[in-house]
Amino acid sequence: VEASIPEPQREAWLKHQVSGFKDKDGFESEVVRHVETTLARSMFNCDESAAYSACSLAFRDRLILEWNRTQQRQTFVDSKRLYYLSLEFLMGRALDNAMLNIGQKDVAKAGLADLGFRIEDVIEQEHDAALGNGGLGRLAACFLDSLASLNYPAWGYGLRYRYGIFKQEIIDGYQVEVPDYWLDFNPWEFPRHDVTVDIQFFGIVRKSTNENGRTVSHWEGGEIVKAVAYDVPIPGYATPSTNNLRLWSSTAASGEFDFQKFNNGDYESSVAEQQRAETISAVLYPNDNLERGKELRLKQQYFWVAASLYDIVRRFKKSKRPWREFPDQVAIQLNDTHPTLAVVELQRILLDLEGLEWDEAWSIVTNTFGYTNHTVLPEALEKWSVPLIQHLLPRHLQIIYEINLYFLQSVERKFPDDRELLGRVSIIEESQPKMVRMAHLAIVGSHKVNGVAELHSDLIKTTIFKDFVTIFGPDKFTNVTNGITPRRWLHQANPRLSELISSKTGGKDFLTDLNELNKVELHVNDKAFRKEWAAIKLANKERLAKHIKTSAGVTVDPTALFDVQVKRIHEYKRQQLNIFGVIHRYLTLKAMSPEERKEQQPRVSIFGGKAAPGYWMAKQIIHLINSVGKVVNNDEDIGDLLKVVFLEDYNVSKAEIIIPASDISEHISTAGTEASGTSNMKFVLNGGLIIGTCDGANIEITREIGENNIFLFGNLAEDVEDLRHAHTYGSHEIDPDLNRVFQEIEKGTFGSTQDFAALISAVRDHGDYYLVSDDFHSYVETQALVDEAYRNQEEWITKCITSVARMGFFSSDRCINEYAEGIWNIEPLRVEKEEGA
Ligand code: 73E
Repeated sequence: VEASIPEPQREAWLKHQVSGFKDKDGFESEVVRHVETTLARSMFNCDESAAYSACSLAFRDRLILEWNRTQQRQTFVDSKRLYYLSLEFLMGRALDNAMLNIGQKDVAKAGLADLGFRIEDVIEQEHDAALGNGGLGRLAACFLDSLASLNYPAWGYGLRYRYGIFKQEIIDGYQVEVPDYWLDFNPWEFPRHDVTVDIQFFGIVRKSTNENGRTVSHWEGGEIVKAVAYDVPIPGYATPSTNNLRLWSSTAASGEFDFQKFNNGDYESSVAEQQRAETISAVLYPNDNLERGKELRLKQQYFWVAASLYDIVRRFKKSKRPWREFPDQVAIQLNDTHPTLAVVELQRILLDLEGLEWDEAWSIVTNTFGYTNHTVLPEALEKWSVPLIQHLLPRHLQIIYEINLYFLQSVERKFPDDRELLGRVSIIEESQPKMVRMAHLAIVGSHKVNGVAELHSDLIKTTIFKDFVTIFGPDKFTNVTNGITPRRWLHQANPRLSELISSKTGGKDFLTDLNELNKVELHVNDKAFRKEWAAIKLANKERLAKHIKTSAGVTVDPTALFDVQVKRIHEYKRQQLNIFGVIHRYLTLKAMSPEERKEQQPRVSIFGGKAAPGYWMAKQIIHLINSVGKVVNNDEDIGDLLKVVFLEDYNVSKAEIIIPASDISEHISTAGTEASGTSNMKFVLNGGLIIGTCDGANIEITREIGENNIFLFGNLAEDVEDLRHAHTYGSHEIDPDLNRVFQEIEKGTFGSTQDFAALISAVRDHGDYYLVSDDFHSYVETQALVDEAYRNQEEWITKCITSVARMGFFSSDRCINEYAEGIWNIEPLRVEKEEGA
């Protein structure tokens, strides 16, 4: 049905077009209107939560017009669009970001004050949108910010989980998971009950022959689940461009709610079917860098991928272009292998539904997709069992086998008689049961494959994807080093530092061109500037100290060295190395005389991060950190010389408080295991230094800021394999200092020795896979260098300022421009601001 208003009536529409508030007065009037009408409350019962709701709605109204205009303009110009497919978007809070990106925070601040509210308290009311686990999900969120800010026509596609990442509580030192129901009130999403897609599962494949004698496949039967679109506007910074994030929610298909049963009084089972359908988008899997092959996860993946592709294809077909132009109009980026079924689904659409020949369809598919790899950890590489796919997606399995057949045939033509090569690169692993290797499928189905930092991109080319470089040549593989958005991670999280920097970068807004930061280096010796710099860091530390007091009940001295490690808890990230180092420090302090102790640098060791609920070792690490804190924090010999804090429920909004307050942060993964890391960039950008291994983006950070401004330690990636081999086959000597730490734990100094036995034996008895002992000495020595450097505050501040000045490279704007040019082939499309708005 044509829903467009005829020409003669359009004038009336244009005359009444809403544009949202224009000034402080308009803002206040909108807030009051929303409180009194949308929320049906009044000045007599408007608490901070109601003020947040009304304020968000006022801002949302402002976004809508530009959002519509952006979409209309993109459709009108019919330019190529990027679609970013990600199972995770770790957005955090939206209100503060919207205020800053559209440049109306001052207006809101003054307006809210007039109405009796402090803007900070109002912002605090918002629940984080936590649809992600860690770095991969947050990267997707930074990318959306940059895509909109750079005026690229781009959409995100994801799942609208009813429950995001769980809330972490610490009870008696242990992690306890609590569900995160975040949708109670969410003004940032627009349900599109008219935008739905029926998604099929199970069923059978029937073959028929068409009039041209070609075999045609029909996927029939099974069950249908309905996907409903929810749209989230993504405002760009300092531009009217407002992009769209479309999240799919699952519900029973209209025909599926069984009215027969309902009328027969079998009410419960008809509701149960509805619930079964809703289960698909109910919960985010809480695993970071781990795949467990659960059927529901595969259902999520197909549900999301099929709905998104249907939507993309529907949009393309409106343009009436021939199919071969699809890759000129559409770029799809696979954020890790989670959306790899999209490759198969597009081939199925073109082949079975649109009637294209295999080769033409396949060339369209491969020219459309790009694949980003985020990890080399074997336990994170996705594999799905063939019987499971056969059951759930019978037609897709056939297509996967066909893709594999043609691929292996082409390999055989190029490398005849290399049967082992065929076995290694096959999309099907010949195990019991057989498995589909999703990374192989993603590589074969894409025109570009990229890693996320230089070392990582080199590693995938020389290790896990080596054979594919031989087959496709090196040009298919490339690097795009990750980046972060300076809008959220500097301007929003650290407004005073952002303001100080902009007072020195002058004319051009450094938030739109982060390379402007280098002008700051000219002021490194400016006394007033340095003084203000130090005052800002202290104020940020005081703010964190307050948070530590209220959330963990520990009093810390804001002038102590704040040492921070916040990220998912994982053995490869080595929080165990950190806490063993803390115990070593504690023992060293205990062995000193009171006079000697006075010479020592006071330090606060701050940890934060969630463990996957089923990751027992990670949970033991959390328990050990809390147990050590309990002893150290109450030891009168130690006092303020050492405090150990575990901050519960680390998330995006907590990161915005923690990161600006750090003096030194820890990025200490076993070399070759952390693909990039992105918090390392956030910490340095906020004037903190890093202690880290030669891993992931630490290496490029060192290249940019200079090796005098970073504390590197530990073995190199190229030596890891040999060291592991030596542990397994040779004798394995544990570092003597580390052994003393182990003995102290085993004495019961930190309570229940049983719980911590596994952490010790992983190092001592089970091959020390993550090289904790090999790196321990170098780690402790380097921490001593950190203490020494910190005592010279003048030099320390010089290092911090110099480092910030050289961080321009790590903007996600640079990163997105590289993708746009090297992989997506898309151009910015600037939308001019609405007159008067
Ligand atoms: O090094 C980080 C990287 O900075 C890497 O571990 C992370 O991605 C970040 C962004 O590139 C990552 N997450 C996952 N794999 N790599 C992952 C895997 C399975 C499920 C959820 C997340």
